[in-house]
Amino acid sequence: MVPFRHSLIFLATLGLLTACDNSTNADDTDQASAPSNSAQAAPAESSSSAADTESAETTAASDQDEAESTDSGTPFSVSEVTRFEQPWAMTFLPDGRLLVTEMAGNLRLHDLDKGETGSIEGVPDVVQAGQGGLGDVLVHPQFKDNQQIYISYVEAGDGGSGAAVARARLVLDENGGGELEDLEVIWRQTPKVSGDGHFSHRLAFDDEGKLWISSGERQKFDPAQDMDGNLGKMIRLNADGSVPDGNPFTDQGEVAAQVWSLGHRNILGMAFDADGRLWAHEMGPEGGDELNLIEKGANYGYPIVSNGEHYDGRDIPDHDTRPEFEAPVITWTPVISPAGFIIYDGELFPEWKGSGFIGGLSSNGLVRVAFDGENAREAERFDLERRIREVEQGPDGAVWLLEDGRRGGNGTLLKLTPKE
Ligand SMILES: [Ca+2]
Ligand SMILES: [Ca+2]
Repeated sequence: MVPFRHSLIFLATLGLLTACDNSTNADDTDQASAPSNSAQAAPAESSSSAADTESAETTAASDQDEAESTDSGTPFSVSEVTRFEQPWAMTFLPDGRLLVTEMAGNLRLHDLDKGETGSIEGVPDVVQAGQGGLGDVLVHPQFKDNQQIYISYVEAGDGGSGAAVARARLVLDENGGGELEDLEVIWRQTPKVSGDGHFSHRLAFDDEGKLWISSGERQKFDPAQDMDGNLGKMIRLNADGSVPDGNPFTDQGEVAAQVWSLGHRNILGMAFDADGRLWAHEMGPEGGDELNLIEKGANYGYPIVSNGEHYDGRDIPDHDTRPEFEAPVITWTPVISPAGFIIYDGELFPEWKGSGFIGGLSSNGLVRVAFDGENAREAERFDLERRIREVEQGPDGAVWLLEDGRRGGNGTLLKLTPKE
């Protein structure tokens, strides 16, 4: 019996590895199958045991079949507003209209009052491949005065492809659309490399008007530790793309001068809390998703340490073996596949003020994070039975989500409001 059992385990392991490899290449889910509904309902602390994972994978299908309606047991109602084609990110304009990026390179303007979607012309040619395409969209903090918006996207060039960030003036027309004028590329990933994963290219402004860009390691591992390039880094720039005073590595060269922190893998969400701290989540490899507090000059250790392992089964030493690297404040195994992130400060859900909300791709829902200064913990998890790609807070305090448009997702725009 023993050899037979061993070969079964071996085959099962092979199957798992194959599945993981496929998902790595296919999507920035980048991780194995979703945890089960029962795992999601369990407290965060207990959801990482091996037993939970295994039962999760065997029961996931039947759980899905018997799932209750989407908003049962949640403190909010979910309404489907409209759909987009492979949406990636969104942001609200001061007038309440919504800018949405679609990966193929379309920038959409959705009027929530009229229920109509228009197009913004003038987006540069984007390379849509794998996880790449048109990425994030953001308005300048003084948008009302300067009409500046920022987009990130993937471009081709010597060596392969890489993310770029451009700013432009958004000129709106009378017909629910508009165009980008005076577009200027202000930042690029260096170097461009082969492959189509881990661009990250999330954007955020802080209270001082500095522009923050997450730059993924492009599934190339070591560049996250290489200060001759800006892959696997958190970038801090002036709004015009120049290097601001106060960055930690200005003595190490032109590219290093952009860098605020290093050793990152694939950051698809970042947000500032009310005290100005920057929090960013990142997808781990096989296991080990992270929420990090971003500190000036810190090294987050990838690919030298991770609480996950390589997809081919090779070990990556855990964070606690190398205390010189900054450890995550939260780590998730089984993974949630985090994408999109807000820290809520609205009025519509008063009990959520100060909470973080992280979208989940493989985890099919929304994770609420409670903060206590420099500490954080998973407080709650809402199963939405959809891969959540993006999270945003609306002007009236509603929470808005974009469902992923791939792997069976419908690209639906969802609005969460308190239950009556
Ligand atoms: Ca957004
Ligand atoms: Ca590890």
